[in-house]
Amino acid sequence: MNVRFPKNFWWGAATSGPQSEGRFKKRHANVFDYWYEVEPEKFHDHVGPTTASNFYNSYKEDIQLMKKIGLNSVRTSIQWTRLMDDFEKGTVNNGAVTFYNQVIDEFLKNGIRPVINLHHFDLPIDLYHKYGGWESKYVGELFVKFAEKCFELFSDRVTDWFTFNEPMVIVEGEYLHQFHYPNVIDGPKAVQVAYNLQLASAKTVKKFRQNNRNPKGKIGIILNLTPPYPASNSVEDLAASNYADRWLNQFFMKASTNGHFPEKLIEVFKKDGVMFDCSSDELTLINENTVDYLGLNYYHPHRVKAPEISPNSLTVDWMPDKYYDEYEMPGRRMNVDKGWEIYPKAIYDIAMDVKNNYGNIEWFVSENGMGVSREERYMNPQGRIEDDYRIQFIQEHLYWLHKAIAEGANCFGYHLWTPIDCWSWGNAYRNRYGFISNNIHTQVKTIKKSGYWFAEVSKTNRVE
Ligand code: BGP
Repeated sequence: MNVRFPKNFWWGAATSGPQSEGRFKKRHANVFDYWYEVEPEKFHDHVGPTTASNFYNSYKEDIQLMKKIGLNSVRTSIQWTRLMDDFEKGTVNNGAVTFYNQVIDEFLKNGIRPVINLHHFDLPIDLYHKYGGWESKYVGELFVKFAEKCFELFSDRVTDWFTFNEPMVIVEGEYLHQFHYPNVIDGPKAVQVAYNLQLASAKTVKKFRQNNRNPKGKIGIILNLTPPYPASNSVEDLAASNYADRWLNQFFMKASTNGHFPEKLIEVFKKDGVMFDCSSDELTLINENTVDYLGLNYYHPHRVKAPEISPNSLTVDWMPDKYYDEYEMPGRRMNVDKGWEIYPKAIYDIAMDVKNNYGNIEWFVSENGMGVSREERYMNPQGRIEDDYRIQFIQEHLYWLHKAIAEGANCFGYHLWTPIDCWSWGNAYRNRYGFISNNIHTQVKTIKKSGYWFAEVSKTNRVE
């Protein structure tokens, strides 16, 4: 392979405030901070987000490392629980404002475009306890208040904004599959929460258009796409796959880009008596406030088959994923350490889907990556991790991405998850994804082989 990417392509990496900063001097707790306080045994190795990768204290050194590996753009998030002093009054914490100002300036000084996301799974716990979190539309209003502060304070220098990271993961984690606090299983609530998140996102887009101080400013949403591939061409498997696509991908994709929810999915919600509560004013607001561009996270495909038990004969409580089952395709290529399938061609399929079905809106790969545990195994005597497997993983995905761009996909960048090994919700520090390793005991950070390789890719705009 020897391919060249378009001019000004974003070569970068993504992290989030709660996974990199650590809790230092944070005024409020988010749902993960709280969950760790009350049930530390629920966390891998009983390790919570207390220190993360210490970005709060070491952002200057970390940004030097990011520069060294050629990143021209980095996504992180501003933490709602750090920036705000009082969520309802809309007052800010001055120390946090200084911190985020310094971080943004440090990125800019080093030629790195700061890409700012406003919500990365970090709902303030007080807003869950008082109002039920995302179950409440009022919490969405408070989120807009926080976003407004961010635009007011930082949009003179930040041009790239995103409302939410992976809202579908919030829905699944909090209300379906129990990997986020409040750890509830409730299908109808999950549907309402999904709607409330989309509404909060559209309101934030509207506020941005009123308050942004930068003529170059744009706003989008970051969605995780898991393209479904049916187990066979049978009518039943195809129906299951289409349904999975509507629920998992199209719900936020369509509403954010076209301003409508997928009609056939709405028909199912109505038929099943689980239609979300919405007003016609809200639907108009969603319709009128679609995004400028998208970030799309892609890790793995979704192999789908018709459900073993017919959805209509299910006697258990209603769940939005009762219309399809997971399918373990024989011979699929697995990443043993994380358990996710590796299927680089899906990035091409996503690009073509965006081109053909979403008006070829501008987008970038906002996360892609390979989680590997016990990476010390691959450390050479000089202390550098020789992660050839990660280089191969990125090369293969970039091959398909390049092919899609050559065929007209409107993709302007590629971000790896993540610049520096960081803390993760589900596995603490077990799976390492970064270009830069981090010894969590000493916080010594060392560039991996992939980091040096990526510096060359970024410099030449070429992948060999
Ligand atoms: C994405 C999240 C990230 C990150 C990543 C890796 O879904 O946006 O926050 O954590 O997944 O997954 P994990 O950390 O669970 O291995």
